[in-house]
Amino acid sequence: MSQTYCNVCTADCPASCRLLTDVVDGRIINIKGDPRDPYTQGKICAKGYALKELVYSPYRVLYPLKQQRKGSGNWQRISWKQAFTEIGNKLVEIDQEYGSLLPVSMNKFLGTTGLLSQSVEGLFGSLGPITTLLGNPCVSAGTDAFILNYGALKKPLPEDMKNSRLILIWGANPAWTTIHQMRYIFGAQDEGAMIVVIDPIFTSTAARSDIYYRIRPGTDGDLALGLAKILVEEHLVDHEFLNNFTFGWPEYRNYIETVDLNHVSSSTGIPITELYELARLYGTIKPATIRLGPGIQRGPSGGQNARIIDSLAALTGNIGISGGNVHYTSYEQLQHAGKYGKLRLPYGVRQRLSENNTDNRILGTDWYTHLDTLDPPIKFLWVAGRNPVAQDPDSAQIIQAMKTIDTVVVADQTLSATAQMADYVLPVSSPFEFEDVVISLWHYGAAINQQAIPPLGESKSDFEIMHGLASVLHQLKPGLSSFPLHGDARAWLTQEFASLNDSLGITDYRELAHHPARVNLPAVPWQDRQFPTASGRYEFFSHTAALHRAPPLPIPVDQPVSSYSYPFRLMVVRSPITLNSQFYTIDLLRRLENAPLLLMHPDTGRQKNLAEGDLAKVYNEMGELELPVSFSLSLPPDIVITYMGMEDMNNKLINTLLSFESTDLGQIFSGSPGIAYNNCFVNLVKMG
Ligand SMILES: Nc1nc2c(c(=O)[nH]1)N[C@H]1C(S)=C(S)[C@@H](COP(=O)(O)OP(=O)(O)OC[C@H]3O[C@@H](n4cnc5c(=O)[nH]c(N)nc54)[C@H](O)[C@@H]3O)O[C@H]1N2
Ligand SMILES: Nc1nc2c(c(=O)[nH]1)N[C@H]1C(S)=C(S)[C@@H](COP(=O)(O)OP(=O)(O)OC[C@H]3O[C@@H](n4cnc5c(=O)[nH]c(N)nc54)[C@H](O)[C@@H]3O)O[C@H]1N2
Ligand code: SF4
Ligand SMILES: [Mo]
Repeated sequence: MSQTYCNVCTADCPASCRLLTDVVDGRIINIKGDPRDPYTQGKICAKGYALKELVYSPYRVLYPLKQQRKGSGNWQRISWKQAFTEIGNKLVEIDQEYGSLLPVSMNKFLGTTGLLSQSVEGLFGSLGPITTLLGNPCVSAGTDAFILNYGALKKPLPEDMKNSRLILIWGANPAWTTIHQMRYIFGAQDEGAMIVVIDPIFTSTAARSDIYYRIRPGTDGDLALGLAKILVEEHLVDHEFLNNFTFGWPEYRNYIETVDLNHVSSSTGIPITELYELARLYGTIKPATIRLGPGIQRGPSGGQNARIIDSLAALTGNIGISGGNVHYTSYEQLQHAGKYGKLRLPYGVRQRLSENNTDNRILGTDWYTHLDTLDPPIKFLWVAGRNPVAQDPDSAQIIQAMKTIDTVVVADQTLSATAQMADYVLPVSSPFEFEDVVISLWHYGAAINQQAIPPLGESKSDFEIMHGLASVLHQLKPGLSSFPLHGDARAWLTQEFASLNDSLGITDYRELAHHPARVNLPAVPWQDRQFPTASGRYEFFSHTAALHRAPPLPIPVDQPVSSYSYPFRLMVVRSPITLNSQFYTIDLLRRLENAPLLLMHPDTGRQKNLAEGDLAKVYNEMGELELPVSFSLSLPPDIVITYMGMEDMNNKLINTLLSFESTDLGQIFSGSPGIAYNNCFVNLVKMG
């Protein structure tokens, strides 16, 4: 007899699709979208359909493993008892040797969006002063930009895009990365809205747009300043909004006057006539909205560029109105959440410190670049929901960093690139194997993961692992951790939802199996035009920025350019069949896309004597990769792209070619700058 369970995809994807899982005799036979989901309306992506393969993947780790030497591949199966006892003893020994747990650190992000997985932060936060890694790899530069401009990070509900007459999709590729959003974009288009895409690459989203502008990567700030200049010149600004609700407009206007459109055109690669065309569209069609993608903040000027793009909405009064605003990201949905929801704020948010321990030692997103200077050193690292070896810049350096740390524990479902550098790998259950809840960071829908099948092998959820470790620590050294030992997952979730239920219109989180619920937030932010900045207004000029040694006005930071030795920019873009480093091994998906590939313009191929299908060596000072060439007219000749989560022909990680470079902003809200991933230049040569 088949039984159906309610589930939700826990990948770090804005959609957080609700799923229906059919189970026969304890085995999943089918996973499909839940038609009751108001945002997705029952549609899921190819990865969603492949979740069953992910659950039963031969690559899953099902037992605790211990590696003889990091990277040796010499694994030994051990019991949970042995794993917990040995790991617990390491922590006790560190405490004895150093008189504190400062040599202990934890690296966690959104590999799973499940709420209970945030108990990992709970346990490590309970250990007293440790070394905390602040900053996140994803949205920090843009987050700072929003907080400087508006005082808080808010966004409209995604469905509000339907009410827009003009949608600027600026540095995002929703057709691949936020697929359901296309329904609302097409809905607006059907009603006569114009869709504009600004991207260095002619993406699948661009292919469905009305106008596409190809921009040179990282020059979005210049473009937005050029547009601002034309808006002022042509009297297309909203004086009522500027006079009543903004701060620093005179200073910003003076700055805008100095902008040279010839410079804007040569920097962005967009002809002056097209600058006028775009400015006139944005200045005359209302309401106009901008989908500001994280793509624009993966360069050295990412934060300031986001501030300048925001300022276009302020200039034209497109703030606080339906169909207007800027869609970026938000954590508002967690404002009423209990302890664990708060911890779920993107890992590394500064506020966490006051909730946990102010004596923590703080390292930033570049933590692995200066381990040898630390006193006390890092002796212990716990990694969960994170794959830094594959996803952070300079994979070789992270591997080295892992080797210098005495004990590395990775909790994961697979032997990820990072897990391969661990001393202990702890098997984590898939979301179908334990009860949990996810709240979407994009549409704020809350959805339950019912336990559909028993845990595979000896796998456990992160929450159970934390409980197990806390119990052992209690036996080994009572008081070392204050993590509560009582209460099962149900009790913890109930406690968590006590403060969220009202906003969701439920009385118990298990009701989420019966009907969808959403955190109750306004569809349109800033309707009251009350901005929680120092001036109480939208700030073009920010004293807070100056306090953090950033330019008070939104002014772009200089960009590095390609060199004679490395003339091509390598951009690692997202693929529809991978989710960051996940899903890469799933055959069903690999049949859809013939990875790995290096995409380039045919002119680039001709210049480098490369034909379709040839093997190219892609190299720079960081290393080299071998990738089969494929031609595409979708990208300019000075950019080559490859897909995230893929490896080259020798199983080398793509991020090997990236050196660590910071973005300009990120430190104010998340405590550390973001990462300038797209600042990577390479050369190419045909393999012999
Ligand atoms: N299928 C799939 N979906 C995903 C993910 C995935 O890995 N796979 N990852 C999830 C995560 S973690 C995130 S953060 C989101 C990201 O979602 P997106 O923002 O849509 O994805 P990105 O690949 O970061 O970049 C989007 C676009 O920005 C463009 N871009 C790059 N640099 C610049 C620039 O300087 N200026 C401009 N104007 N455009 C630029 C790229 O060409 C790309 O088309 O997607 C989420 N969804
Ligand atoms: N070159 C380049 N690199 C980038 C980017 C880029 O644009 N270009 N984008 C960056 C961005 S936006 C992001 S968000 C990061 C993402 O980087 P990460 O967060 O490191 O990557 P993920 O692949 O999403 O997830 C990490 C791991 O979580 C594991 N996992 C899944 N479920 C669970 C669970 O329940 N418990 C535990 N313990 N583990 C689980 C997965 O198996 C996976 O190995 O990558 C960044 N890296
Ligand atoms: S990866 Fe995203 S779109 Fe695909 S099923 Fe999961 S949440 Fe839905
Ligand atoms: Mo991300």
